[in-house]
Amino acid sequence: MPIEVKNFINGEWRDSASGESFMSANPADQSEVVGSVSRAGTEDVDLAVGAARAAQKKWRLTPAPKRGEILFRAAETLLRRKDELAELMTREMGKILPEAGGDVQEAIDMAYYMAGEGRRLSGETIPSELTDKDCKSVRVPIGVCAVITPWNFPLAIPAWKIMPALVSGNTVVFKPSSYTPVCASRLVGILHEAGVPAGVVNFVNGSGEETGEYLASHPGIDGLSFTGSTVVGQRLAGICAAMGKKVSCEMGGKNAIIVMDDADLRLALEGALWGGFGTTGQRCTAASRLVVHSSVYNEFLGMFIEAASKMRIGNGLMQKTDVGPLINESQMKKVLDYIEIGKKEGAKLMTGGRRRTEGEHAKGYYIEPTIFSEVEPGMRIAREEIFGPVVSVMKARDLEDAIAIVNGTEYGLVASIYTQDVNNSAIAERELETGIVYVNAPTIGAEIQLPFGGTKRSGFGHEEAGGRGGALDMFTKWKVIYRDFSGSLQKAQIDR
Ligand code: UN1
Repeated sequence: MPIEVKNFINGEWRDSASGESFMSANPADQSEVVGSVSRAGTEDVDLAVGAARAAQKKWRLTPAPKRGEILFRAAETLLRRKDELAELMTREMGKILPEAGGDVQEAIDMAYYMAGEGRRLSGETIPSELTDKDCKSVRVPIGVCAVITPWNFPLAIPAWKIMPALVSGNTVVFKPSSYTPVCASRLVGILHEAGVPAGVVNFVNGSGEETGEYLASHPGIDGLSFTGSTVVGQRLAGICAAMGKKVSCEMGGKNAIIVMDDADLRLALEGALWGGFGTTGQRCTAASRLVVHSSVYNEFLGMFIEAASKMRIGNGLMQKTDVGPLINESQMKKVLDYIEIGKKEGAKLMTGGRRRTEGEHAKGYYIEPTIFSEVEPGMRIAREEIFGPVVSVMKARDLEDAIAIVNGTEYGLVASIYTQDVNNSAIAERELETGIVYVNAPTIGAEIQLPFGGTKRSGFGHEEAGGRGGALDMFTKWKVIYRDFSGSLQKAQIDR
């Protein structure tokens, strides 16, 4: 039986006004309907925003440590239910069980971290130019925040956004991807049980084009935190900018791993496999480009092809599976189209490239781990985000050449270098034009206690982390207070 998912408005699970619903299916087995979901229309979104506005008045005055304690209780529940949530996630979006566990763990980590931030939401006091005058800055919430999230990290990404929004005193209207509503509803339920008051977190389901866009452009919304494609992010950011709303967008990536001639190739191989094909390449942080020093190019390419062709494709619930299905048919078609584009552009298909439809595979959207060699930086498969298990391998003469290739796209989320040379590492850290750089580790695996975000068309604003440039900067504004207690007209402002 499908799990019934309703919208959650003002502390109650409610059917949508229209009574319409949609289905969420298992990408490993399309015959399994995981959720039957109430589709929110404009009326439901209006109610959700209204509830969030009303609840904001009280929530912002709830002491931040108390807000944090509620998140702590949510963290405890997430931890207790980790296995069950991971299994549900694998059924709803296909990633293999250990990766789903990692996703839940990011949500747990984020909840604990932000629980602590409730006791650290500090501002600054600073000496005044004048006698008998105080100056201080305090963090205040933005107000009502829209949170729009993708399907590839069904719990982690919502947690990156909702936890800091709440601890900062904002109320939230949350619209998850229409491919992962069941996982999202679990998070909402856990927050509610942990003691988040009615109206503080509201939950609406529907497509990005309709529900998402209506929500982002709603006059009752003060800020938007979005993760998804660059096209949609830029569009929503434009709408929000015109309305004076604060926005943070995490968008696409065309991340690369550099393998230098002095690299430990064993480590680099593991990084390339995990970075390229982990989550079936459906991460904004996926390593879809591999830039290899010419003197180890042939050797490394051979190792990479051999290992990739041995990866086991299948249902993510099976212990032996390395690579799960793609999320849906359109995503699968897009990836297959890119494979054709790569062939036409003259890149060499070395392994994979096919949809698997034999036996169990017929039920889902499976594409083999695919490697192209002889890729030139100008080709579309080297520049555009594919979001699937396809890696483009390029050759570099030296470090400078490798860095120029990596920096030569419109994206700038993550880059990685495998090298044993401390100078190569230092140069790469400084010169790579990405928000995140890894040394001797793949492009995936960012931790929640540091800011997460990209440069160029990968996004603006940062997620995760607390006080130092991370999510709290998105979800709070500074309020500056000057208090003059001299009791006299201090002219020093004008004549000092
Ligand atoms: C994403 O793909 O949208 O660093 C986020 C990582 C994960 C987050 C990925 N912690 O790969």
